[in-house]
Amino acid sequence: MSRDIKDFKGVIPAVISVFDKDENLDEQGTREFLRYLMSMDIGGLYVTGSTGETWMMTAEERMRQVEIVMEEVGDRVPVVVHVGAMSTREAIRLAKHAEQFGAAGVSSVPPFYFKYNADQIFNYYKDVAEATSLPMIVYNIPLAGMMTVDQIIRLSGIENVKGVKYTGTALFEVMQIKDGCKPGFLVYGGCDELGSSNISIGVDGIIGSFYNVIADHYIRIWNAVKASDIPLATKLQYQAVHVIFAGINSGSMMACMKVWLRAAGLPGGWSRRPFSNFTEEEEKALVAQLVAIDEEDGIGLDLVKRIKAQ
Ligand code: MN9
Repeated sequence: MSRDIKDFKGVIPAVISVFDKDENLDEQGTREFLRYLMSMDIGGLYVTGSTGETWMMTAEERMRQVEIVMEEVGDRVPVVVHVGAMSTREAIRLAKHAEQFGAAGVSSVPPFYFKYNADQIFNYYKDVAEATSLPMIVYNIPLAGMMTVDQIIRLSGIENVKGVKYTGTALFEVMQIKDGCKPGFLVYGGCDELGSSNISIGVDGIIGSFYNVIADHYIRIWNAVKASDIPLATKLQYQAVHVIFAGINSGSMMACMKVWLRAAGLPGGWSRRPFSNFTEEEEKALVAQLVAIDEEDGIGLDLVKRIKAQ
């Protein structure tokens, strides 16, 4: 049984893919990591996206990853599968597979690399969305070329297009999308740096990389905004930004999150090339940096408690 996209709400990790040191997909590690994420009050899982290093995976590996996730998660939380690919045909193949294995929805970046025009992008989404009965969450992200608000509004006219994951920083565009799209159109904030602001302007959920490592903290931010405690939400968001920038400034963000997870005794694994991993000394420094942020800011991160317990 699969879950309804309407329940895809709140704090949603864009799940990392767990690779071993030799870059193989680590099935056991993946399962264990999913159990860790589900031990927190998350609102769903977004898999095989940018954070999942999907562009370094074959279509077969992505499908295998989805099968493992669906087997492990079942209907405990809704799972949205990113099916973006270089061709419409391949994205449809991935979408049909996600449907077969019980995903709550699919999502995709627009076709990129070549400069596709607005009609080609529209037709890509129409073809992929109509290939299954699943809701499609459009993914707007600068790395794949940002679509305009008008393009998103046009896409929302496609029946199966039910929402957008907006990883831009122009918050007024989130409001324009909410105003301009059909009632009930789902909007997700994709920029972790803007978590509390996105929540305060009424997004349905926040989907991002850092909820692999500090979901507990973002759940506190979510609850603070919902309780109208803006001073608390703002303070917590500043703290989150310190963690995010430590990750980004490491030079290999996904690999850095994986270092932190391994230090906490969790199966984070390693990144796939061409992303780089870290030397032992560099790893120690990154872990020390996370612990220092936690101590200076008085956050009490679940991950740091686990690191200290090792
Ligand atoms: O949209 C993520 N973007 C990428 C999701 O992975 C490229 C975000 O969660 C960012 O990683 C995060 C850090 O900049 O906001």
